[in-house]
Amino acid sequence: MQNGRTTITQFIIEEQRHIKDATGDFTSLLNDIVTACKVISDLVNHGALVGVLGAAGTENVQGEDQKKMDIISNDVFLRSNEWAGHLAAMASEEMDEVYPIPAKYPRGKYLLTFDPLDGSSNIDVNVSVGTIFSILRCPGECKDKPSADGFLQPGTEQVCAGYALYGPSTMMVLTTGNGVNGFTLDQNIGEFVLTHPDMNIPEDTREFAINASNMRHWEAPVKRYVDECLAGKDGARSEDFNMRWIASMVAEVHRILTRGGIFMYPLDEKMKAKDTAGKLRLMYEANPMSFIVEQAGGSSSTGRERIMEIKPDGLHQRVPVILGSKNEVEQVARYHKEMDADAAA
Ligand code: AHM
Ligand code: MG
Repeated sequence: MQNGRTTITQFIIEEQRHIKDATGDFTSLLNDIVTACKVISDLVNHGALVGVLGAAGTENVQGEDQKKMDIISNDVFLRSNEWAGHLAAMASEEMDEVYPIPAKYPRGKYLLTFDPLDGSSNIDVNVSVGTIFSILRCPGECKDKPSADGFLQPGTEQVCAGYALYGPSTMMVLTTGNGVNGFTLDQNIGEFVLTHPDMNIPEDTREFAINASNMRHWEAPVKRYVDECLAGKDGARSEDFNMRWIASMVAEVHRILTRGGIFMYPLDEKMKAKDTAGKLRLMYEANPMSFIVEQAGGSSSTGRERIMEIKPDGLHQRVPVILGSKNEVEQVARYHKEMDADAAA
């Protein structure tokens, strides 16, 4: 307690009591993650003053241009989480291969995946960005020989998932499978304080988020859903819908946790032609966000299956993502089912 307020440290210690086989390791790991996010928050906040904006001039494993802050944030996460003995390995959007904990440090029983700076195309224009992370248990022999295989567990196996949002205020939102809680960084004392207990996504919504520049490539079910939203009161839904697109998944998910909504980065014809299944990555974007959204009473689907039940086949695997208010996600999934049934008939 800090002046009658619950700090994230206190909260995590209490949470750990609900986690099977958790020892002080889990609390300590989460504290190191929190520290990394505070460091990234400070750098993002100072921006041009500390020379961290702009392109790095390099590409990541998926051929995307990296920003300086992508690389710096990745490094902050590695340095913050490698030394304490809680992890066997880490994997991230910015590293081609798994990062086994170096031999000079003890290895622990958890695996950490992360997107160190999601939405980083927004960093130079001073729009919200975030960090997404997911904690898994290290199976069998993975502790001695950490490899990508150890990470390839469905999202249902996650022990914890969370994100930090670097917006007008810095927030941390967490789940360990026992609901979702949000904390705001009090810059004066350097601590995250519980400000959004037990976050809940309304089942219905009148707000959708999708990058409409891809409209001509969408599959029929997505096109149908968005057309019906756009038709408003006069259309099949008999309601006016609002639209938002921030191009920062963390900020979109946070909005949905705050006031409901649906977010879609669906499979489209352009992706199919390139033989990819989506834009967003399963292990460090879709799975952690799905865990959080489901724990807040929402739904998360590819349109054809529950994201958290996908058995991953690669560290950087991409998946379609449709998540948010339960009834809307189910409606989009129903349109997929109908279209697939018609196609098979
Ligand atoms: P990133 O991890 O390289 O930042 O990419 C993920 C981001 C998501 O935050 C966001 O939803 C999406 O990419 C935006 O994509 P687009 O630029 O196609 O609108
Ligand atoms: Mg990302």
